[in-house]
Amino acid sequence: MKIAIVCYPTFGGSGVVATELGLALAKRGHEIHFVTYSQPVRLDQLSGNVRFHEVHVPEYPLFHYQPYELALSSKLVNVVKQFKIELLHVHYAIPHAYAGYMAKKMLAEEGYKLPMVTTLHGTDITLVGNHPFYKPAVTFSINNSDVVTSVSKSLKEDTLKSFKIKKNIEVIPNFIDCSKYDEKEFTDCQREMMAEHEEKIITHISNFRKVKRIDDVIKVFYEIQKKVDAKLMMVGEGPEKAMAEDLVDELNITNKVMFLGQSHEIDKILCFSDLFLLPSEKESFGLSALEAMVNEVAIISTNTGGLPEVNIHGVSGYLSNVEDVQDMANNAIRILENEENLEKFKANAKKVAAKFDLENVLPFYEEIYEKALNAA
Ligand code: GMT
Repeated sequence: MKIAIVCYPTFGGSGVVATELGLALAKRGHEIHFVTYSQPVRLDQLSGNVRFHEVHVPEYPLFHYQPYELALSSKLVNVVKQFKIELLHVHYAIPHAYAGYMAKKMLAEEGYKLPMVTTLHGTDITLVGNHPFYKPAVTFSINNSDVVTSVSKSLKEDTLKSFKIKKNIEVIPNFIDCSKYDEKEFTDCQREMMAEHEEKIITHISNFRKVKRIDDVIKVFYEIQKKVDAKLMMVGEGPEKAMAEDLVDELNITNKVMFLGQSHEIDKILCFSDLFLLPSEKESFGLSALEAMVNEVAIISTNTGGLPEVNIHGVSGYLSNVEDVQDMANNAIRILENEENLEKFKANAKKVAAKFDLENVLPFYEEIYEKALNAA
């Protein structure tokens, strides 16, 4: 199948899922065309059947806001015609589903059929998409997609609660390619460079937005380090980073917290991590937690959104209410205090992650592509 994938090219989960999905589909013989404003960060293997088409938005002084969706929909029309694309898969509703719908309509005028699959990822529904300024457009573009998928049961429920949806929403969970981790021997797992032998390594990875409750990451760690020798690795960049650095200084734990910035080598950091903290206010799935789990890292998270579908309470880690810093800290200490307990949680985390193996999830996407082709 010739498939165009529209996504955000950034480190965010939706872009990562879209890119990994495209690469996996390409390995199965499909021809994949990524259409977005820059090369997706995880897209490192352009080849004959993986192409990238950059959307350019020319600056024009009259426009206070440059019209990205106009440029994207025009680019889609051109790519679809040039490469005889059979199906469009857009990740994140805003503005991708909207631009995709316009492309579909423009192409229909010229006799082309372009079935569109829209995958909802989280904040496009629970946060930004819910804003009254966007809601009518988001509702319209979901209802006018040929097939709609969401990355968790929880996100499906949130979508049905918040929007007037006439379409069936199929749940296809996010995935991880477990084979990469079976094959990989982390000979370069440089734990000793990061912490002393007896210190536990705790990690947080995100885009440091408000929704991630970065202050709670620091506060939970502050409680943990009172009882267990530990270091905290803060991975990522975003608006809450400066606040986090200030809080670390204020709590006088500067020598125990490392801010590593944005990293292309997440697995190298996770390979020496013991525990992953994800105290988010909202989280439709928690791909970063799944990436930690496949690396045998135990999870301390909130019980919001889709997190209970990924982090199994008492098995791969523990779940707490949003804001309950003390409960998260107690749970973390419970895991870390006892070496045997820690090893059990780490091994369990990997076992739970295996349920989300690419091999199990990919066929669902191929199935819905067939469905979309028949529906259009
Ligand atoms: O987590 C973020 O803020 C990034 C965001 C995105 O859209 O890139 O992530 C969302 O999609 C991911 C992939 O499906 C999910 O794993 C994240 O849970 C979800 N984020 C939120 O719901 C806050």
